Amino acid sequence: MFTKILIANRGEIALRVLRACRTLGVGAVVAYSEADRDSLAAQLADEAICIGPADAKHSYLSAPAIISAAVVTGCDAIHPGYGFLSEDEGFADVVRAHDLAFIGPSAEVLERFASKEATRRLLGAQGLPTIPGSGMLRDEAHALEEAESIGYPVLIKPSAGGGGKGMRLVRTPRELESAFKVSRSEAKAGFGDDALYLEKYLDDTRHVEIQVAVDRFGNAIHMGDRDCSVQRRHQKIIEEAPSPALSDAARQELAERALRAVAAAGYENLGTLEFLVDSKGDAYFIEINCRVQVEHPITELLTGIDMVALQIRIAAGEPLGITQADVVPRGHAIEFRILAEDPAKDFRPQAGQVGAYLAPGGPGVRMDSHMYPGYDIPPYYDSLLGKLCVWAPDRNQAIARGDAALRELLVDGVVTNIDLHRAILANQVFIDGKVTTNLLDRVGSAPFVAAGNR
Ligand code: MV4
Repeated sequence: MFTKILIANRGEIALRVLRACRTLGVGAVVAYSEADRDSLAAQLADEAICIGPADAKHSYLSAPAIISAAVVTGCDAIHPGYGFLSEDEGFADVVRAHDLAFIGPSAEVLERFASKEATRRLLGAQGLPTIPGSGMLRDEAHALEEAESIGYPVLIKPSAGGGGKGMRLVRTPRELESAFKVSRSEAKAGFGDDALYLEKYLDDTRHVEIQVAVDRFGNAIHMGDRDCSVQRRHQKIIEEAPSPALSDAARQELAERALRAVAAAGYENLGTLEFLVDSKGDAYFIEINCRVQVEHPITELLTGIDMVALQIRIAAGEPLGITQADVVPRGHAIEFRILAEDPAKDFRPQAGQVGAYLAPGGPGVRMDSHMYPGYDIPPYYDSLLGKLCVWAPDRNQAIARGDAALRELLVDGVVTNIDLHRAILANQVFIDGKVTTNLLDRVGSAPFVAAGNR
């Protein structure tokens, strides 16, 4: 095992990784930007070190700053959390070149799965169903040709991106040229890579993902599925497990196929395979995430596995230590992302100071948050204030427990989406487990805001 880990992230995930370090008895150093000097993780850590200014480009995204911090504090590993450098193969390679361990897949594995278009082909060849689509597009004329053979509507997707950024829906050949140009420039600006491909657009799908873990000895387990269909502008808002869209037989088959495919493709460490599930219940692979995900706690609630500790142990070269038979998901869990944004004002992010803060409690309630009374929310990063997760024996009880916990949760001083969560829980489409692409974007938030204010 490592002796000391540098946590190169912020917010709630820095705290989550710190807790895993404590569980494992490993030292931890929190790397923080000037804007996060007073962060809870920095205050609770054994050691903390400033890695640069608020601008993430010069702190959480700066490989030299992070590696220097790891070296001067005597760390032997770096945990990148999610976002920032967590899936950057160049960073993973530089970390290794400095005799430090990168807690995640190797640089080679990250490289193999860096292109969504190549990953589609790779995992398609390993037996995963994919959506009819194209290879990499050379130009507009090539895109037209491919769209013609796929059949409209099609979705233009950036190969370097993830999470739907830069995607463009194209319903007719007439729309294609301009959509292609916009997508290309968004991809270039957003990911520094303008490679695009096409997929047939599937309407009314659900977003279901399979969690896997693979060690260096070829041991591999899946930890079941999560449903992330409640999104807004490709931001997940509520996640639950297991997915209401799959029968138990279908979920087991999907998880087993996903695990076989990634293991055969040489994947290692924690990973998530994302699928779209259509109204018939058929699942199609869309992308893979080579990191720990925001929504991992609902899988922890179902399985009792400390996934971050597992991830660290795998990176330290330890065997999984458990087999598939030891993974027995029980009950139902829901995660609510508590965001500092105002649903009534086009979800504008809210900076400012948290006043009173009271976390809910009781059986089956878990709050992962870096908030504290008096915490100043820096305006430079995402608006995630924390994650409220609830567990119960079945879905209806989990919804009831979620509502009760949301009522208990108090965050003063800044506007949050807590009431929006309660309104979604009371929505019949959600109660029926039927949310598809995409409840919030299609109907807007107005009905929910109104309901939440009653
Ligand atoms: C799609 C799709 C329809 N057809 N791909 C990709 C990234 C993820 N954030 C959403 N993505 C989608 N990819 C094809 N070929 C629709 C979505 C989508 C979506 C899917 C499930 C649930 C909510 C969604 C919200 C927006 C877009």
